[in-house]
Amino acid sequence: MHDVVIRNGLVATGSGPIRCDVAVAGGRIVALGENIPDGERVIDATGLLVLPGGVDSHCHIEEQAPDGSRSEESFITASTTAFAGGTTTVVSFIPQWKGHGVWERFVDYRARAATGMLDHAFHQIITDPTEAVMEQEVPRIVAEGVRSLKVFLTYDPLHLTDAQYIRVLETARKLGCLVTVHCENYEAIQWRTQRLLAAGRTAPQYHAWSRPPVVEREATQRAIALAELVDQPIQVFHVSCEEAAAEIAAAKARGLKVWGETCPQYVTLTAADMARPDGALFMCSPPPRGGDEHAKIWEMIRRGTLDVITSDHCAFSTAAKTGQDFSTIPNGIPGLAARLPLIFSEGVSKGRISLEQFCALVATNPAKLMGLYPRKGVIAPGSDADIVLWDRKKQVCLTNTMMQHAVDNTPYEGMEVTGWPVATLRRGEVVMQDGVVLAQPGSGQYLARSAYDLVLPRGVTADGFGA
Ligand code: DUC
Ligand code: ZN
Ligand code: ZN
Repeated sequence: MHDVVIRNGLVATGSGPIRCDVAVAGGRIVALGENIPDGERVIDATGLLVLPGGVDSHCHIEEQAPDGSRSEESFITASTTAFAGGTTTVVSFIPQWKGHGVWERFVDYRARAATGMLDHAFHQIITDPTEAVMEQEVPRIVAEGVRSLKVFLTYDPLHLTDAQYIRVLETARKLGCLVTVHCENYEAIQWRTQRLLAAGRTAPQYHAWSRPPVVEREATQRAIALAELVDQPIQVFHVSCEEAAAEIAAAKARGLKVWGETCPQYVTLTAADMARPDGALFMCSPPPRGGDEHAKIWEMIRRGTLDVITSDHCAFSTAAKTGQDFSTIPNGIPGLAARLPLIFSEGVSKGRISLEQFCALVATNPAKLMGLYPRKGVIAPGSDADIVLWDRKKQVCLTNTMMQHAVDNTPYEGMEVTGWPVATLRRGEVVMQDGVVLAQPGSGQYLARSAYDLVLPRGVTADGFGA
């Protein structure tokens, strides 16, 4: 007897939508077909789409700082907001504090994440790539299933020099990890920020002026060039503008293993939002650009230059974002719950992308790039039964309350969307029904990742000399 049978829905399988039943047993999908016998629970999905649960491979959750403070979204509240929006798996970030190693942080973060309800994997942020960290500690966490290293080319005190970035690329190549990169030029932003502040331009809107597209394009080009030098696959995070995406397109055309990520904020928000009285609530990095950039990003998505759409969820309360000049306001916006509705509405409902492209962008491709596929990201026999029942016609005006996250704001307040999750199943268990989150704290699983082919180096180095 199956545990769950979902009937009468239109199922988004990897090979197109099919009207069929989905049978679940032991937390996995065991069959897709017609007239599957009843299970213990039968869910009628008449009129609904049956979609893979969202995989959000870029979420900042419960990150600890050396002073003991931590980001406001806990693993429990992150699980609630994720399930409310149809996401079932996240990849979040373990910080490295300068002067410290990574092993202790891994152990601590693993325990924190285990309190939540989401299935989860980790990126390890590298801010201090000493020999001891890269030779002894990073191999230990890789053996425990961490398969991506995240680096920042800007931000105090996180950014790496080119030499340090190359060191991280070299280690990742040796160990079989993906390197994910925040691409903005640190020195250029410092210079422009100092000039803006000296001119009295301190309001949130000048955040965008401090880091125009050229700053992102330059760092993207450099990140790719150095990855090519070392022969190491990379993913460029949160691409906000066509100029940076064009660097990725050129790299792909040369056959490099370079993938691009964008986020809902870069197709829905604009730099003008930061000029509002509550402009700080729209501040993230890279910043939202001019409104004409949205169509260009959609084009880069359609062409396959940008492979995944994540939230870069990084929630701060209004109080934490208020009363400072733009250079000290924390960067980041919440988006875990809003990601799928915004991209479905702006993408599928408005005819910019197909349903298949939507599933690929928000679930299948992130799972593939993170080495989680086919366990995650697809509705197919053998995969985890992470499923969203989706009402493609439902019109919703987004409010902060609906987001069910830890903070008192969403930059998407008041936006109208067409398409909404009515139920979320994680490993076959209904964890959200009509906006009510039902999962038990501590029920999320850690996803230890093993070596995967996608991040194997190409074996192409200058002069054939590889480190
Ligand atoms: N930018 C980042 O790089 N990380 C967190 C949030 C943000 O806006
Ligand atoms: Zn970033
Ligand atoms: Zn981020």
